[in-house]
Amino acid sequence: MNAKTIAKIRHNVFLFLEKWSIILLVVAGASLSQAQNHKGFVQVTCEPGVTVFFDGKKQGVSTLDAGGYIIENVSEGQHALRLLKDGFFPQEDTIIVKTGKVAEYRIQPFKPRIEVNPQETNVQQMAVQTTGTLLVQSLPLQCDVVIRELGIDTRKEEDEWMKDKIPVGTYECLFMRTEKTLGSSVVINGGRKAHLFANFTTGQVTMLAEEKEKPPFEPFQIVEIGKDVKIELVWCPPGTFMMGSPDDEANRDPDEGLHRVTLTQGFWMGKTEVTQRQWESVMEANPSRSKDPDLPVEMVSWEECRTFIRKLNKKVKDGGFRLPTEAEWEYACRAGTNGLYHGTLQSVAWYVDNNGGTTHPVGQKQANAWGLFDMHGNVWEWCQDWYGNYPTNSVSDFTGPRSGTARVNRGGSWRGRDFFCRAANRGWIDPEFRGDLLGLRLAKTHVEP
Ligand SMILES: [Ca+2]
Ligand SMILES: [Ca+2]
Repeated sequence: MNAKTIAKIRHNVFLFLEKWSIILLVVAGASLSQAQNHKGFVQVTCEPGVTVFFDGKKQGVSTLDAGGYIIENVSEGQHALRLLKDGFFPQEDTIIVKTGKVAEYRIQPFKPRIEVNPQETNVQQMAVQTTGTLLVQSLPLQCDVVIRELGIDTRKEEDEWMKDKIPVGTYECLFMRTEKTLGSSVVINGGRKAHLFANFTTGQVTMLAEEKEKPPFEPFQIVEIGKDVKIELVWCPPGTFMMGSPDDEANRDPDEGLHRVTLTQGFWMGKTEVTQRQWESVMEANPSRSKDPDLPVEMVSWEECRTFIRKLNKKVKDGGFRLPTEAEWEYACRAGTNGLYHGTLQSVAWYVDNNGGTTHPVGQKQANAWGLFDMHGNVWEWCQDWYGNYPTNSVSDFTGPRSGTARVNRGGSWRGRDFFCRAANRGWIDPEFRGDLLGLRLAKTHVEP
């Protein structure tokens, strides 16, 4: 084929495409004009200063006059809303619009986004604790405390006043004695105790200190499962996080749609992948391809993992072991971070660029902020959930679709490229499948002591 023929073919292809795009435009135009007869409105009711995105397009900023933001000429059907406010987590939801009707959307209170520094474990812990404590002292001693938003109206004759489990946020507080009332706004930070002093002689309310709350139990647990065999677990506190990846994350897949997930219950997570020593002590066999007691077990199907867990729970005193849900897995992996990985991949993971041709003993790379090892790389980890589409709105304690054909696995493996190891990446496969890239990590339900 000579250059002239190629040029001719190119020209013909171009003409063909051009012709078809004109036809497509005509078709699109027709459906657009039809749709114009089916319009409604959306009223977003919110405070001023909220940036409103509608079906991915920026609309504007809410104002006091509008009581929020109004979107006109909206076609009938389901639409996506995204609301942004500086310093707070975004809100996302869907809304159904009907012809000639105003669809009202009332937003939830925005949740503050506490900036996290990956180097500081304490800050990470704080970012995911959803409640704090308020301690009030006064001069003279004894005052009433009123926080309307929380339904608190205490008239107690005690020298000091304390309330724990207050949701993170800013509250208008009143401190009252018969002779005077003092008002002050108080910020409650997660996992912190704010210590306030209401001085009725000067009329000032001051913060004396903000201390870290003492956790109700140690965030580590060791369970003996056999002679010299133990499973170490770390505590993952209840909290809220953005699951999935933003649209601009490199090499993301379309099944990673960003949505807000709240885990209302804290849970325990295996500090490492299940080792061959642990597997063998329960199952009396080791199916792994690379063999060593400290290597993660592999060549185990999802069904076999369930058998392992059933036997393990019979063996230990209080049981409660299970596979993590997919949401728990990603929440634990991120440990308060929201990037591709919880640290630099080289320092936290065995993957294709550093594997040396095999799996590696668990727990050799750097742990994340909550003390979990090898969440990225080494072996993929089975999760409890069926694989399916993510919800598009905010969810609590999501456990995946009711049925399916494949089970989720997470974290990438020793043979995986960097982007397979991303915190948001989802793998899925037949629950009967076995492979030398795929093992498991245990979760454990918390039992109040
Ligand atoms: Ca892993
Ligand atoms: Ca994927």
